[in-house]
Amino acid sequence: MESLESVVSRALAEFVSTQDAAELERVKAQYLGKQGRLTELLKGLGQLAPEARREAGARINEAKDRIEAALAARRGEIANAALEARLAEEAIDVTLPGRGRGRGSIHPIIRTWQRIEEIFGSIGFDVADGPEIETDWHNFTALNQPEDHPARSMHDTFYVEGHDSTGKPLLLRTHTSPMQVRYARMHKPPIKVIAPGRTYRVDSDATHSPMFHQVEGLWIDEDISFADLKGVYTDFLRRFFETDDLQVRFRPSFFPFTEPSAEIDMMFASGPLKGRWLEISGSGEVHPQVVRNYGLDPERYIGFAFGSGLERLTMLRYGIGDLRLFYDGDLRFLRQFA
Ligand code: 2NL
Repeated sequence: MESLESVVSRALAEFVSTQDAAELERVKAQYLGKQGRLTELLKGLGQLAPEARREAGARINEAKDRIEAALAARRGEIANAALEARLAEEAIDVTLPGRGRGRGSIHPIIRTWQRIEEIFGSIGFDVADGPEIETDWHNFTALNQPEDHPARSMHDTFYVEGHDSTGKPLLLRTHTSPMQVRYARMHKPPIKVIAPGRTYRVDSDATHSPMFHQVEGLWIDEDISFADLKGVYTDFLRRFFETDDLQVRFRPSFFPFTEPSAEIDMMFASGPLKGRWLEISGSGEVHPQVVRNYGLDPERYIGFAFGSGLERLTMLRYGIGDLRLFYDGDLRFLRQFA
């Protein structure tokens, strides 16, 4: 029979040559498992006389302790090596420079918005702000829109959950006028303000987006006329398009909130759009009922209002042909405005 000493030294040598935990456990089974060499030796003890059995048993147990100690040591070495390998593989070089986020740019519509605030600010207009979710009164009634006006229908206006204090459903503002109504009710004349912002209508095709932008202007005092409107708006257009070579004309129109009302058309004297009248804005003298809804006496106060689309102004200024480019988020388009 193989000597105990050689079994122990062979086990120790085999443990040391194993490379991973699974291999180590297989080798362990060959010595300490149910049919392992040491186990077989222990089974053989039964054939010995009691004296010899005690002595041999003690030696085998001592051999078993040495093998188990070597096994535990090798287990630790293998676990450490595995940890070291993983740490090396997953090492992070914290000194590497970051990838960065890249620089964004101002959206062309917002550029137009900023320019408009700058230009009107320089001629004394304040800037109004207000909620995008509005009451029926601020969006329609205050602006003299009849109760049965088609703009109030569900086909044209987005109604949202919730009701105002009179029980009427809330809605997404269909124009920026409610901001001017709120502003006019909080300030004393002269009222000289623009209201730029997002607006919403149930409309979606090549030339209409359900969300779009408007800027409205309002100047109310004791004697503000169409002549003031023509002067202010012509000055605005010249500065916005950076040319004095443009003409402005008023064309009679109708809006419930102004009387009389006019479309403002413009024509460039040069450039790609030269010689074509372009519709650019709605306008008019504020309707007496609307002045009353500001909380003012229409016998004393009068003035003009206008409403222009920021998308249209932006398309004309940069020569953009398709409205949808504004909302696609295509960086090839947006980067041109960086
Ligand atoms: C359009 C028409 C217009 C106004 C907007 C206005 C606002 C108040 C009172 C009176 Cl608070 N009027 N805004 C007036 C005339 C025309 O816009 O279709 N624009 C694109």
